[in-house]
Amino acid sequence: MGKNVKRKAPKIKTPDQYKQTVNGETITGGHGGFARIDVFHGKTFQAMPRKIFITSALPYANGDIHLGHLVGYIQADIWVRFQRMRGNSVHYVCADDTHGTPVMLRAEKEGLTPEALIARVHGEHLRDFTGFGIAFDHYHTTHSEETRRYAEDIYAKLTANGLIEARAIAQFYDPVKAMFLPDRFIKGECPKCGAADQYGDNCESCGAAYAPTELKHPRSAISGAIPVLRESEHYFFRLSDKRAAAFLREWTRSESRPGVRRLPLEAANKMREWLGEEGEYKLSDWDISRDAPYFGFEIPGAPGKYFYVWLDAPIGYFASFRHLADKRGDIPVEDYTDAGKAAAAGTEMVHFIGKDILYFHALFWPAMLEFAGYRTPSQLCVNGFLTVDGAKMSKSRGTFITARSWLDQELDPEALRYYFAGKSNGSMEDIDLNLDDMIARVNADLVGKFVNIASRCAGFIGKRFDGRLGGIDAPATEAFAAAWAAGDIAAAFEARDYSRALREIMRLADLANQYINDRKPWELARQPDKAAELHLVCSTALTLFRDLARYLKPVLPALAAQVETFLAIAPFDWQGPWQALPAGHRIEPYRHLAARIERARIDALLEANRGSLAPVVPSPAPTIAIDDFARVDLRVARIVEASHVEGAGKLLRLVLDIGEEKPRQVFAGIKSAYAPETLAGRLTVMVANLAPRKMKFGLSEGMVLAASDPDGKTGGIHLLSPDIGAMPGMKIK
Ligand code: B3M
Ligand code: ZN
Repeated sequence: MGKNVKRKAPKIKTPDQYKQTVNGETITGGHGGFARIDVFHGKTFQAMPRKIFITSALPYANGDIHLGHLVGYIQADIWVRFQRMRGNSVHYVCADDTHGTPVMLRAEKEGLTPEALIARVHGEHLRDFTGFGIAFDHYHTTHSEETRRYAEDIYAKLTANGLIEARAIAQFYDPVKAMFLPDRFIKGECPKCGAADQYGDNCESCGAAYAPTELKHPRSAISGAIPVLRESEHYFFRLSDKRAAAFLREWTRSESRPGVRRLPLEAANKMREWLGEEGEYKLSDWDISRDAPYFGFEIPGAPGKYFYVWLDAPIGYFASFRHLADKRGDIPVEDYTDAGKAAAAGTEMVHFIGKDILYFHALFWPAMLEFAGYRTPSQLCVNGFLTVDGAKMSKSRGTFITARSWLDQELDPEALRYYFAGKSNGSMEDIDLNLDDMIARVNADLVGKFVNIASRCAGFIGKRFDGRLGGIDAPATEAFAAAWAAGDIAAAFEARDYSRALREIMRLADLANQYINDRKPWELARQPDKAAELHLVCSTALTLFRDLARYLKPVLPALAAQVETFLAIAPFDWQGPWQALPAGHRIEPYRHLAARIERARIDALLEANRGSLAPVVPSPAPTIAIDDFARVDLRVARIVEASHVEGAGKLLRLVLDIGEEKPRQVFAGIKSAYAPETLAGRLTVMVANLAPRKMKFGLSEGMVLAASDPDGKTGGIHLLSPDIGAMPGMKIK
């Protein structure tokens, strides 16, 4: 490769302000401008390091982290690591999103308090993120004093600003559960197409959106009861106010720095749709309160009213940062959160989110912040959804893959990081995880190209030269020096166009492998008089290998760390040193750096997920005659009482009304799936003519019916509930 290119340390200017043009965009440094950009399109710069507060979306505390989540978290983590390598000051935080009805109900179902459930899930989430190298500075919870304080402060300021209004509204209420029902907990027939079993807000069959009151034959998805309309006072954030309209119109189209839009263009266009064109503003007021019972924070001065989960969820970003700052003691939090101080300090707040929650982050959250005197987001980095093998993740196909199962199968998490990076171009486009393609890409690029450089050369350095490097063949490094000088890889990472960065890195890897193929160290090793050349070629190849590892480090932090250990160098960053390792530098003995992925491991992964999520269908029992069936007396039963049974791990004591003089007592093995306090009032089905059974806890006078997997462990246990209108004692036939 080309002439002798000396790698000179970049000339560092120290401009307070500077302008540079990159890909046609003029970017001004200075207030939060780029950090030490060594060489950018031929120009050398250094400006003050950027100060960036970065967040990822807060996962709900009622479900496992799955590969669909990981797309956004991996994209965020790569950008965080890249910014840190550039010398920027970065604080990266996240938290569990813990409030609201789903979490409350899941806790009930598991017989736990919400606090106990969210504590367990917090540990599971953090363990899974850590397993994939997602390096948060702090992972918090929205059920925290910091969240409460910020929520109360923002609410008080919005109230003082005349942007909170109390209004009575009618909502569906579940008389059995004695609670108002969120839209997703009301089921019925679609008012548009008649499809059965649709949610209260939109039809999955015809896509229609509607109010729950429009559903036909609505029923509570929790108790099965027919919901009743009931009035209640709610608190609204007045987004219809013309101040909010004016602010959002401008904000959604604004730039936080010259050349850096707050929203991706496609998202900004979506916002225009949602906001409506000039003169026909569409945003309505946002209901930010929910009635007890509700797991969350009570609204000050409004007993029995709670902040809606989405009010305090984004506030969890501030809460997590505040907790980190209080722990660290050296972070000026207000320089990142207070509007005036953030502008003066030139700090940035960047949110990484999925496109399904764009509405909250591009409209509600900035308006909350603006009218409460807090800084608004500098940038929303929005990722698309994940499909697997071209289809939505599916439990029956086993492609609803949890993060935990990937780690349990001992698949390399960095294989997924590499694959997702290779599919990420900074847009909101969906990403498809084609499993065969992933195997091919990882094996070809990481093992076949990158690691292969070291595995073909390190042995000679170890065996023939006592592990010490020699001089390097400078012309061979020309393309690498040019790539560094051009800064295109840095610009690609900055733009979150990781697929472009990896293409450029793999092009360099091809050049390094071509160099080895041309110089054939394995033939030089057979010619005693070629020892010096062998030393030069292998030392050069390992220097190129080092530079490739540096470029790959944001994506593959663990592999890069192994390379730093193998080459016995300090953790490298983007500044340098780029100069070759000095002759005589001793490297460690080469150890296997990456293994190929085999399809069998992926099949085991799919099996593991299929088994844990889809029901195992047992073979049908032997055929019976209709008379045999008629002998079983099945009745509708109302559970009037449910309680734990002292000393019985699996049983609950149920008292059942089947329309007889005296209620029946039944001991049911459903404790693993139901908290007794959630059962009173529910309708179920019981076998009424079973011979009573004397048990050590008392007489069991029948049996309730529930669906479950044969082992009653994997798919859970599901009590049967008759349809609406059934009454205790009715015969089932
Ligand atoms: N928990 C929805 C989700 O898990 C919601 C995100 C909150 S980010 C403030 O995607
Ligand atoms: Zn429909």
